[in-house]
Amino acid sequence: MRNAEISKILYEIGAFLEMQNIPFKPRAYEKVAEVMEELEEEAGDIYQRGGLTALGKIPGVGVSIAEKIEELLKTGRLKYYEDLKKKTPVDLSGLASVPGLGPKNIKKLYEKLGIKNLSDLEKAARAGKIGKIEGFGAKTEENILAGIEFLKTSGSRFVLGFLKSRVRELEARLKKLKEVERVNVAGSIRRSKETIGDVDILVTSQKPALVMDFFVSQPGISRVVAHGDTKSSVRLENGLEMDLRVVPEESYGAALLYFTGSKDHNVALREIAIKKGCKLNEYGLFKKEKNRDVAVAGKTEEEVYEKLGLSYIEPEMRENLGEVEAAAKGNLPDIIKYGSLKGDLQTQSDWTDGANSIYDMALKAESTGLQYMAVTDHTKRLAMANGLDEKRIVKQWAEIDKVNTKLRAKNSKLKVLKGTECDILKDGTLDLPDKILSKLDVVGVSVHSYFNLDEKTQTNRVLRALSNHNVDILFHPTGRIINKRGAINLNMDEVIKAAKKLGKILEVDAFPDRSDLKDEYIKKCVQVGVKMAIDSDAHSIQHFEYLEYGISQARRGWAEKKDIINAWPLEKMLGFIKH
Ligand code: DGT
Ligand code: CA
Ligand code: CA
Ligand code: ZN
Repeated sequence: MRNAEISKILYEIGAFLEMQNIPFKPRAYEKVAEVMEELEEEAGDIYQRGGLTALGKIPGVGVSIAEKIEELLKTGRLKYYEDLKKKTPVDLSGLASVPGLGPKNIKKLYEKLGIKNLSDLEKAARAGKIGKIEGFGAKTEENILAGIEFLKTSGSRFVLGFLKSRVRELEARLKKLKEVERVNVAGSIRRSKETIGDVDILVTSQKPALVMDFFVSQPGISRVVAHGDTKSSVRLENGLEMDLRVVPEESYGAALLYFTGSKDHNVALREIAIKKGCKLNEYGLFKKEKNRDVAVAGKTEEEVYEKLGLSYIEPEMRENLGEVEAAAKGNLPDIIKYGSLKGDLQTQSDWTDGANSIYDMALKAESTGLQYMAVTDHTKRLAMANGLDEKRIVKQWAEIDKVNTKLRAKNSKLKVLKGTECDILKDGTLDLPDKILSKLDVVGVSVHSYFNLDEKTQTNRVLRALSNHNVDILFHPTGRIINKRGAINLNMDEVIKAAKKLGKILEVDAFPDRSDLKDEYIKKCVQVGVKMAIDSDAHSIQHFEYLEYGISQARRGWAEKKDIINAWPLEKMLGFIKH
């Protein structure tokens, strides 16, 4: 039996025990399940090597859990687990995957309504039966339906940051073809959305047939969906679809504008064209005269916007969420530019679950163009990540001092800051004492456990953490992982209000499947004046490149340089967080 399966069973045991209100034990199982998930060596190999004793050395595993793992490894079954399952025969992992639905509520739903799986749950919620159960209410029912919807749609879209390099490679290959003049990736990729449905590419060419032949015969294609003169579509082995269109040179700008979208943005532009007695489509902007249309603009996007009486709108803002009106009035924000970050305030090193040393991370940060980098390793509650306790973090400071000395000796401009990604415990207290936190340059805090608390409890937990005067930044505030896990139940309006009042920073975690804060929350922060930090959350030197997606995210949230503290010089940034 593989670690992943063992981990799943241990999680379920924890949840079954929680249903029965048994104290402490559920958390013990949950912890071991987390450890098993991350373990590099297979438990089977550990057992082969050193038997029960070796299993007992896995962090968090005591005699009783070791014996259970042994039984699973030997027989593929576990009587203790099967007995628990008999008492509450539900599809636990299915039901628990609904954001916000915890074991106790799963048990209640089973007992009151006989709900055993996701389809039972959806039926009951749609029929309004859940809201009537004591302790649930209409709001919970709504959350459950939204959670089910999330599960249905997640996984069908691709996380942009994880395939952008692939798209760029293709773009470069097309550019190299002598038959190709211009190339642009349009659609949701050009708008830098966090996830994308497909890839839309535009080119100009005098010999379209040759370009199409090249496009449909690339490596890694599982199916050619269409192969025409002006449009071809292919499906890659990973399921991603790509469309290539050849468009005329004279209408390239209009085509780029059209195929960049969003559809809603296009609709808003077309309405403006109509009001001006014009017509806008993918071929250009035309003035309607007696019996013919006269081309007014089309070669570039800039020209089309100008003729519509609008200032140029950056692709990341084209969602018809107020940008068209702002462009008409000439008061679009000056959104933060790519490459403008001076520091990174969340990185992990090999002191915990990062892959590289602090020194190597620092060198890479410098070559990325940064001037400062905070080392923010996890804290002790995250045992599987070898989180730092009070003793080890103090040792780490000595190491950081050494690294800074070494960097100065080679005339490096990079400064390494002492930081933490301190766990927010269940009650909102922190995993490190104030006497440690008060000595750090950058204190980030984050939720890595109890994702399913109800909104009030979860919000109060986070607010309590933020109210600690040593805390600077709330890392990946909503905890979502795209296609894997929904956001925790947070009242974001309250969190933003508290951040404003207390002068705390909310993070835009740039790790592609986090992208957390998302754009709508960034926009709210900008509106009320809450400052943000765009961090890579790098766990290796390769991850600094993710900062780009954090900037995209901030641009889609209309953030300017003044809103992003790590776009500022070091002294100004530190002065702000330690006011
Ligand atoms: P995606 O692929 O789901 O991530 O999102 P998009 O925005 O890339 O959408 P897609 O690939 O269906 O179409 C690319 C662009 O083409 C879209 O952003 C706007 C434009 N477009 C597509 N269909 C329509 C339409 O029916 N009306 C208008 N006005 N524009 C459209
Ligand atoms: Ca698309
Ligand atoms: Ca498309
Ligand atoms: Zn974290």
